[in-house]
Amino acid sequence: MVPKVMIILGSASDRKIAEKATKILEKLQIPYSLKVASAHRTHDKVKGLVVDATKDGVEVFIAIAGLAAHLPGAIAAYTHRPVIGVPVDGAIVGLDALYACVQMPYPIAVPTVGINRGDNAAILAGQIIASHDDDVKANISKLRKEYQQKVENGEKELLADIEGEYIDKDYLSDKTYEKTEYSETLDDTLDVMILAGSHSDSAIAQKTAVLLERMNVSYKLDYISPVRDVEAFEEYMAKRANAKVFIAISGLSSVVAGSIVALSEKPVIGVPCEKKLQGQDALYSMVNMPPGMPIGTVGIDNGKNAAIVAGEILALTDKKVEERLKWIRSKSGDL
Ligand code: C2R
Repeated sequence: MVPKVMIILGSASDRKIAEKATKILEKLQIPYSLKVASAHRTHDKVKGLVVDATKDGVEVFIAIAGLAAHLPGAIAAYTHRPVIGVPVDGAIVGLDALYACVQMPYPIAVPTVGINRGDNAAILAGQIIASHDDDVKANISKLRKEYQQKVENGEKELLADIEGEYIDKDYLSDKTYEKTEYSETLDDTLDVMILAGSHSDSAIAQKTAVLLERMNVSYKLDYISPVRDVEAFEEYMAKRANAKVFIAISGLSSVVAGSIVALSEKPVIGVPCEKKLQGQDALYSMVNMPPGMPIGTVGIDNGKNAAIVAGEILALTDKKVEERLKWIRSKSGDL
């Protein structure tokens, strides 16, 4: 049987990060293959593996590398399948590898997870596969409950440890807080939901939308902020629950991206926008999500690459999108 995921490490020294990914893929019961190959040291091996695996039907690649992490981009150059980048902290706290993964030029995209976050890469791969595999979808939901339980257990342990004269350990502790149920889920078969936090993100959002049009992907674009429209956002997300992929476009603190992940188990692609600090604030607040809650982040202002990633995900089950995606890639960024 052809594995669904191929993990490629730039070096066996990245093993600890790869093990975070393999642990999750085992839990999700997703068949995978594990290779060590370097775009610098063994270029032909990378090329051969990726070309063969793509032909065989491997669906998602996870590329793990530190330092000048060119491996994920090199893999993405040889395949139109999603390539998730995992930057490894080898020097300067992994920032070198983070930028090398995330700042890919259009139309070659590497949705990137946080530094050393092999676990989030595997979850994102699982979410992508779950869009057409109900068993994996069920396992993703199960895994999410484990992360929720971890929070509850953590609180119990913390309270058991802390002593104080003024602490009220029982306050609101008999209550359980559940997700609000909204009855009205729109049953349109939407491929991609683009959500931008503000109309000031519209230039990037429009570029994303135009490229989705070019791939014949159905999408909806809306502007809604989870902090300014706090009541409306949750209800809005419930209505759009059927979308296959979410694209979050946001500058500053990027709460919109994190809120989508909190409310949906679908793959979320994040586009950090430059508003302040050259977009670094938005980039870090998207890519550095905690374990269990990935945002596949693309380069600053690179809405077009978010559309490419969405196209790669949809192309797994849609031949027409696959053809359009390959055509766009063949134009080498001219469009
Ligand atoms: P060694 O420990 O083998 O010297 O590797 C590896 O991923 C590792 O994190 C040190 C670091 O170099 C990275 N590496 C790359 C590439 N090949 C190896 N970034 C590549 O092709 O991008």
